[in-house]
Amino acid sequence: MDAQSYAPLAADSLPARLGTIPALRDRLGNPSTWRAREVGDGNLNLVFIVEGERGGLVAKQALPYVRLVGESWPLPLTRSFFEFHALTRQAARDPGSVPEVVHFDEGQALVVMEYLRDHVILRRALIEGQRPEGLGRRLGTFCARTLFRGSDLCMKPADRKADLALFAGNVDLCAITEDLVFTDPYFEAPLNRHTPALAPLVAELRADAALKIAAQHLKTAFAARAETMLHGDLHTGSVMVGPGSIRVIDPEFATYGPMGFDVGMLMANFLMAFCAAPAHAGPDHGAWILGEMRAVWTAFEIEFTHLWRTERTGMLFPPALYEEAGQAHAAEQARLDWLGGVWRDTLGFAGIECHRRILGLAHNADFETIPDEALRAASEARALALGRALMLGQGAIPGIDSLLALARDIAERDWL
Ligand code: SR1
Ligand code: MG
Repeated sequence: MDAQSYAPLAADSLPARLGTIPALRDRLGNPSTWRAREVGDGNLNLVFIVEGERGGLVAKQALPYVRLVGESWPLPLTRSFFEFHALTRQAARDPGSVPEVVHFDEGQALVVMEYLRDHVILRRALIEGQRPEGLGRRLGTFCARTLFRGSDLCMKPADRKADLALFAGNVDLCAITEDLVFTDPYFEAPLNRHTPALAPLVAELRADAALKIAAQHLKTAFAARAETMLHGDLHTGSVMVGPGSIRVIDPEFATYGPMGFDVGMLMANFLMAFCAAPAHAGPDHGAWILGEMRAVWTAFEIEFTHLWRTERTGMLFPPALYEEAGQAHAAEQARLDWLGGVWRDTLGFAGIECHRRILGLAHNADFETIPDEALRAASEARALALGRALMLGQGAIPGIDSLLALARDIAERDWL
């Protein structure tokens, strides 16, 4: 394909346009047998499942605009380049955690990857009451491996700086996060929307000066603390679950930022699934979700600790200063300090993610699929209250058990 002539794929033209690519013919067979269907239900891109005589693949292509909004919001095709580079790094840092990339075409903004047959989006699975085995443990481990191994705790400085420079180019996707996550929820931004019954709560949040200061401190951390390569959009719509398999997808928002951003986004989306659970699979399922949140954080701590002790090969906290100087205990103290910082960041980012998914442009199916508007508003109100408590009360939530107790307490009360 001519790299200069980007054109969006269509299901009927896809076999002819991609059928000359050897890697795809190897995996799918003769292009005359290929059948493509567009299945994208995300906010940004085209996604095709292509099946042929030998197997299936997924073709994900960026559009030059935000799909959710339309051509009035242009968006560079380069997000596909960042997704490809993030996927290759995540595959190396946590093998088996992401779909295998089979083909990348920068000019067509196209990543062709493994088709995760029999998998569903985690958000949908949680709404239906599914309980994927080992979910929290797998995701906590993914966070620890990708976040530790993408940082100056592990990487050689030149490699890490090269990656920092590479992902610094993901300007427009970062701008989406900077606006939609950190700013828009707290004023009447044009694309915002919320369930009407929430109006009094929304007014209260937008009048809360301390909350707006906290939001901008979190934005500062996101924009200025380039600790590691983040997935950048790690919500339950960016995870697929299948029989005995859990995969993380869609890292097109990848950028360097604080570790707690990814962990916080993930925790927030579990918290929102918890708040919505009584309207879907029931409160027992909510209790299971909280248990998986404990598993996320526990697995994160365990794996991070293992990596801290065995792979601290970057420039930060060099073993020469600690273990090799007979002061292993100081390295342990530094590890605990680091984890404490990640925890506090996690709480703050989780809080803001709860707010933006209810007050901003991009909402969650967890709430959107509750048809009874009063019930939806009540569920969302709990998540709003949780979000505020997390953003303002980080110091009063010392660990995962306090967070889960807070979630249970808030869920027992009416906030409207
Ligand atoms: C305009 S894009 C809206 C949201 O969709 C993506 O999944 C990100 O979460 C982004 O904030
Ligand atoms: Mg996405």
